[in-house]
Amino acid sequence: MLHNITEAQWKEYDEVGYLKLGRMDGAQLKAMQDRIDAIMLGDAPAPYDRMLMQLDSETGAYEDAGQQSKGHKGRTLNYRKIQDLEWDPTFFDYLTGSVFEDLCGRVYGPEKRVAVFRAMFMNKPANKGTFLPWHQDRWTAFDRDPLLTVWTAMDPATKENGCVQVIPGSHRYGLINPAHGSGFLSKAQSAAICTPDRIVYVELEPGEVVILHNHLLHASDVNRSSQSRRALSVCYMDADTLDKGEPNTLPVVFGRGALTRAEIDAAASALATA
Ligand SMILES: O=C(O)CCC(=O)C(=O)O
Repeated sequence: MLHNITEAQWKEYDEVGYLKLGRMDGAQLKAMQDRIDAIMLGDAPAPYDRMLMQLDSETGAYEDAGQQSKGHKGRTLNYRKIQDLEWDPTFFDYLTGSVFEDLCGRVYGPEKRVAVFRAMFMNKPANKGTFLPWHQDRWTAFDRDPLLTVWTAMDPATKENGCVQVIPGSHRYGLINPAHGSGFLSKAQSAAICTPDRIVYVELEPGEVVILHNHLLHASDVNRSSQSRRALSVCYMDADTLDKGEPNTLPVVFGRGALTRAEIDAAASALATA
């Protein structure tokens, strides 16, 4: 079971920028695994017109991954990314759990309204996968940076199948490439900063959860095994964040005006296509 973080754990998180939280409920994990496979295979109605879906690359190179756009891209488990999962009841139930509300209260303040910037399935299909270069999770369109990402392993995540790699403490380096629209490092910056002696491979059991500070340098490799590496990454942000100077339209999940499960159910059935 997932438990609220102790003061000692918060201290550790402040120092290194990531923290393993424990394991989610097994039945809920199974529901999420089944649901994401059904979404990929088109086996169940889903709000596809609202979901950003991207196929995996054929080469392992980031530039070769498929187009990122809304809509189903074929009956295959070879998706790299599926976003907008906060609109799916199975994932909504998980990401609105009280443990995550507590975390957001600690990071953004107990009275803050919190939105989901993105709730995305990140996949490294068996013997495939796409290298994800070193980056910090921030976007120049926003007037303040999101600070908290919750990453949940839906399969074993290992060095072999492309688990997340981090540079402990790097969330305290400041923004390394502030002009980059989404926080990616150049090859030269990665070679200089993300040296093998500094890299920690965040290996996890299925259902294990790690929280990542959004400024923590992280990356992930291709999958060199026959075990898929499915995962859910949820980025929570201050709901008052301005997007290109305008109020954002992202779904609020905690605090005043938060979406309810009934609203999610209604949206999901209104938009579901087979
Ligand atoms: O799942 C991965 O390989 C990386 C995920 C990531 O960059 C993120 O969750 O922000």
